[in-house]
Amino acid sequence: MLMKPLKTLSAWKALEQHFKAMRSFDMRAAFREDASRFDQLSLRCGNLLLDYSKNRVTSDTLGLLMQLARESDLEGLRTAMFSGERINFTEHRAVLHTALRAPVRPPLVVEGIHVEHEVAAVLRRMQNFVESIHNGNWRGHTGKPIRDVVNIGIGGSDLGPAMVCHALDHYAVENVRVHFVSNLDPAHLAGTLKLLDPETTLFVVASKTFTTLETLANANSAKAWLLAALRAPAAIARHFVALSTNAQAVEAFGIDPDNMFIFWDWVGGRYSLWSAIGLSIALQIGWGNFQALLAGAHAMDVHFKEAPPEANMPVILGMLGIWYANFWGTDTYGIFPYDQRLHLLVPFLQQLDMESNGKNVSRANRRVNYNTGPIVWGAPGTNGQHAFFELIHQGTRLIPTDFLMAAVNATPLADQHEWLLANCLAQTEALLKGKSRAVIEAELIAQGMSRKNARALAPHKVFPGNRPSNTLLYQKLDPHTLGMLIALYEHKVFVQGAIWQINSFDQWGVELGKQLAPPIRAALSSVRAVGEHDASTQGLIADIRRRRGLST
Ligand code: G6Q
Repeated sequence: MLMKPLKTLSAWKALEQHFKAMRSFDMRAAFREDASRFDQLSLRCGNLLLDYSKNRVTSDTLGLLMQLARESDLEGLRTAMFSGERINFTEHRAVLHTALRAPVRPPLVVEGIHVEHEVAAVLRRMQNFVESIHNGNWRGHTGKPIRDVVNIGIGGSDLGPAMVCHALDHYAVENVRVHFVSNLDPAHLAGTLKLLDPETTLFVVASKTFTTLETLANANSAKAWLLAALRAPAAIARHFVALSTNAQAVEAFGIDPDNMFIFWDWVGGRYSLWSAIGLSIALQIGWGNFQALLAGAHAMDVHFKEAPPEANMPVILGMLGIWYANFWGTDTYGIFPYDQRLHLLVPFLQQLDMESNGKNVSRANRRVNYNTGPIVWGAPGTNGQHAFFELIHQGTRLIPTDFLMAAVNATPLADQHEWLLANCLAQTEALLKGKSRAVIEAELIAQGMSRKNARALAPHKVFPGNRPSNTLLYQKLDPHTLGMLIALYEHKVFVQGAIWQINSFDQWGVELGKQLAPPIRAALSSVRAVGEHDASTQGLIADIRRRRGLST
C-alpha cells in the first residue's frame, strides 16, 4: 500500500511544531501541576502495568502521536498482518507468528493451505515428542533415557528459545537439562559437550533454512562426537531431531524426516520461538508451561488488535519511541530488567528491534529521510547501576529507557527482592527528579566543606533530571507473563516499522553476512593466493596466511 511520505503527514508537521514548545518541558513541574498524571499515563493489561508518566509528554503530545498512528494507517497494516497478507513484500511472505499462539485457530488460508490445521498438527507432534522425552519412553541408542538436550541454532533459532529457557529456569522439569550452542567458535560446542554423556544427549538442530553455516558446522561436529562414542549410524535417529522449513536439507544431513518438526516461511526467524523452534522451551519447562507462554502472547495479540490506540500498550510504547527518536533526536534506547532471569532479554530485543527496524528504504522503495530503529542496549539491574548508569544520569545524551520488575520474586531470599525493587524505583525517580546544584552545595557545606570548595565540586555532582523512563511492572515472571512481555515488544516493533513505512520482516543484512564469508574462507587456507578484496581485508588475510605458513 502506497502512502504519503511520512514527513508530509499533517500529524508529523504538527508534532514538529509541538516539539518546539516541548523543548523546555519539565516533567517535575508536570507532576506537581497534575496530581492525576500517574493515573492518566499508566495502563494495565492482564497483570502488566505500564507506567509511562515519566516521559516528556503532555496529553497534546499523545494526541498528536495517536493521530500520526492513524494517518500512517497502523490499523490497516495490523489487520493485514493478522489476516495473512504478504506484508513482508520484499520476500513475498505473510507474517503470521500470531497464528501460532491462538488457542482457537480461526480458518486461515495461505497459498491454498489451511494454516490452522498445519499448526495444530505440528503442535500435537511436538507435544507427543516432549512427553515421550519426559516420561522416558523415548530412549537413546543404548536404551538410556535422555537427560540433556542441546539446541544447535543461531540468531532467531537460538536467541528466543535461549532467552525463554533462562527466564523460566524455575519451571524446568527435573530430569532434563537444556543447553544452547550457537557460536561457530568451537569453544562453544566443545565447552558444552565436555559435560555431557553421548548416550543420554539429544541434539535439536534448529534452522529455518537448514543452510546456515554456523548451525550446520556445529551439527556436523556434534554428529561426529556422537558417532565416535556410539559407533553406529543408527544412533543418529535416536539422538538428532530437526526444526526446519527445509525437509530436503534435513534429510540430506542424515536426520530422519520422522524426527523433523516443520514450520513455515511465514514465520520469521526472530519471531519463531512460538513455532517448532520452541521445542527446546517445551523440553525444558514442559508442555503445559509452553502452552501458557503461547497463551500469554495471545492475550497481548488480542489487546493489540482490540484496544483503542490511546489504551494500547504496544501502540503507546511504539509511539513514545517515535517521539524520542524522530523529534528529540535520540539514537539509543536502554532496557533494564531488574530481574536476573531476564538477562538474555536485551540480546533478544536487540535482534527483534534492530534486525526488524534497522532499515533505510521505505515501502515506496525510497531512501527514508528520517531515523528508523534505535540502537538497543541494556543489562539487568542492579548490575548496570555499578557500570554505566552514570551516562544515563549525567551524560550529555538523552536516552529513553524501559525498566522492568516483578512485584514478587519466584525464588525469594531474605529481603533481597525488596532491595531490588527499591533500587529500580530509586533509579527511575532519580532520572526524573535529578539533584540540583543548590541542594548539593548545601549538603557539602553541612558536611563541613568550605563554600569555595563546595561551589567547585557541586557541578560534578549535579544530576540534571527530567530524563525519561517507562516502567513495566508484573506480578511474577511466569510463562504467561513472559509470553505477554515478548509479544508486547514484538508489536511495539511492528508499530514503529509501520510509522517509519519500512518492512520490519526481512533481513537482507543477515543474508549478506551469509554470502560474504565463503570466498574469504577459501582465501584463508587455499594454496592459491587471495582473490579480490579491499586493501585492508587483503592485508589481514595475508597476515593470517603468513602466520599459518602459507604464501601470501
Ligand atoms: C532472524 C534472522 C536470523 C536467522 C539466523 C538463523 O530473523 O533471519 O537471525 O534466524 O540467521 O537462520 P536459520 O534458522 O535459517 O539457520
